[in-house]
Amino acid sequence: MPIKQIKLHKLKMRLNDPFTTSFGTFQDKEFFVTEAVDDEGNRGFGESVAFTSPWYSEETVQTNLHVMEDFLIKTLQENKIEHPDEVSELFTPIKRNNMAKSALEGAVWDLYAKQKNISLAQALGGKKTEIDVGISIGIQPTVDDLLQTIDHYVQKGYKRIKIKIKPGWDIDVLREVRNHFPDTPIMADANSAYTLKDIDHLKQLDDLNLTMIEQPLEHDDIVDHAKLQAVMKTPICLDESIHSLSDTRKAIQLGSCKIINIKIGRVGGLTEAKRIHEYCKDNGIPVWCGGMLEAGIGRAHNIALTTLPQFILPGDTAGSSRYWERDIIKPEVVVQDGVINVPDKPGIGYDIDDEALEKFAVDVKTFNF
Ligand code: OSB
Ligand code: MG
Repeated sequence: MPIKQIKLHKLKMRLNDPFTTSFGTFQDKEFFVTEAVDDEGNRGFGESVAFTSPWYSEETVQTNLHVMEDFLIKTLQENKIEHPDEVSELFTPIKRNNMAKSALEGAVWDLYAKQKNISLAQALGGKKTEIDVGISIGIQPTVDDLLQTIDHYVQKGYKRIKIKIKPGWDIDVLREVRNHFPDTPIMADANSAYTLKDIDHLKQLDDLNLTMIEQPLEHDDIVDHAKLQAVMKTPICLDESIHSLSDTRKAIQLGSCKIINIKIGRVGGLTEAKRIHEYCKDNGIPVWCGGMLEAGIGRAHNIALTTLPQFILPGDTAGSSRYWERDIIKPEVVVQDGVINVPDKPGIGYDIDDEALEKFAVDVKTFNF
């Protein structure tokens, strides 16, 4: 497939509201939009989910730039490809840096789908025409704020509410939430805030009928999670610990989790995400698509991936207006009654708002092939 140029747009956007997890608060977001261009005027887009600080994983916006311009883009310039599945193979000699890899691979996937005149969902083999979505709610100043925020999103029809927890903001808060919302599917995400010393504390979650507890223990662990899952009824879902199909297989064989959160950026791109999906499908493990506070291009990729059949649980793909006053795609992502209609136009299925791309850009770098 012909590629004549790659562009890296570095954007700076501000979230409507601060978002707080156990490891820190996000409000300003700096990230790369990747663009792959061909001779016919097709433009494929990807988005890096790395943050400015290495709190969620070791990658940052700055490491993305180094790895993309000094290694990954060179690899693409030196090798012709027929299909986007070949990109992850070409990138294999470069260890980890999955968000940088995924950002470029994503632009190539979108370009490929546009060249073939099919939707990205179709290019991936997805069949769903609508997807169910939930919402992730950050740590709030008070329990009342949390209850009000949950009520707002339950009213809007979101299919599952995820609540961020940390020591001091966990069991009691979730108990209140459960009392107010007895029938709402609720889950909690700890972003690695606990250790096995908290085993008795965490076991109290079993009384709250949670859909799952996401990443309670260390970001790089699958052994302790297996010990915890053995004594907990609540299903454990792994997020931070899963970077590949190989990690997925080991976690499932060890019994470290019963559910996998697939984030395209964390696993190095759509091809690896498809492989993990396939493995989980064959082994009866439900998966769902996580979010990284993406702008519209990243969300569009998440939507396309979620059309695959084993994405049986609602993802964290909330609508654009939840995050941004103005998104970088047109139309923006709209959630109605907890559902997103999957676009069927070629590629990611949303137009790029070039004016917005320019407005939010702080730097653009161009690489010719
Ligand atoms: O753990 O899923 C996570 C946001 C930033 C970093 C990590 C996570 C999150 C979210 C928000 O939960 C997901 C979203 O709404 O995009
Ligand atoms: Mg998470």
